[in-house]
Amino acid sequence: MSTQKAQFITLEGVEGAGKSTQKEALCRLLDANGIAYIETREPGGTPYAESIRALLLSHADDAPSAKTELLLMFAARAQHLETKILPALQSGIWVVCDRFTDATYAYQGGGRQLPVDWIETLETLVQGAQRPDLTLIFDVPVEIGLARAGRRGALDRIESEDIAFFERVRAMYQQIASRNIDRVVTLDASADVDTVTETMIAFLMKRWNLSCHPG
Ligand code: T5A
Repeated sequence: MSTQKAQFITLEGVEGAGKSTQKEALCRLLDANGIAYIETREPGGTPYAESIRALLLSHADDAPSAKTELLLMFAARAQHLETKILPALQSGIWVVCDRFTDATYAYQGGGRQLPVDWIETLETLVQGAQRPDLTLIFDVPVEIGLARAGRRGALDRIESEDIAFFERVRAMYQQIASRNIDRVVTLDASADVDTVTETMIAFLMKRWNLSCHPG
């Protein structure tokens, strides 16, 4: 059982980087070490925020403008943070979240090229000083990630953007990593699943001083 404060962990990367796959391995590590946690995701994570997710990802005839998309991401985040993430952390439960505000910097800032200071303003409004304790960025060449995502089935509205969009997303994640070296760790996600998992587990066991490998 860990005695450190409940950790807020986020997983990030371009489409098909393997976040969801590696989130399961991370959760097995927490299980093996008797750490209480919740798994969640953005956009979404609560019934209300999942409704906003459906709006954001569906192929509607009147697609949201970039500014509407940005505001909806933060609307969903406000609900998610206030009703799920913060209550969990305050009661000592770790939070493992598939995407968070770095995705807004990468997709709406990098991909859509909205001004970064708009995102900073909304981040402060919605989160105050709350930031993840640890962010894992799964870095993979865009073509590899999109090919993996495509094998999974039909692409949603954002996944249907062009290669240049995702190259800007990836570049923004790389900038985020270089500017937040205490919080952000980049893992090479172009290797096979087991290799990525083993690298991640070794890093996390050391970082959190855990003794039980998930096996
Ligand atoms: N978004 C989100 C914004 O624009 N702004 C925001 O603020 C936020 C929060 C939804 C979308 O919303 C956007 C970004 C997204 O476009 P999402 O639900 O996280 O975000 O959706 P995706 O990123 O599309 O999630 P994916 O499921 O596509 O990607 P994952 O989770 O990175 O990949 P995963 O694990 O599902 O793997 C995909 C496939 O690849 C295989 C898996 O088995 C699976 O089939 N795979 C591998 N294959 C070979 N080698 C490996 N190492 C592999 N790892 C996984």
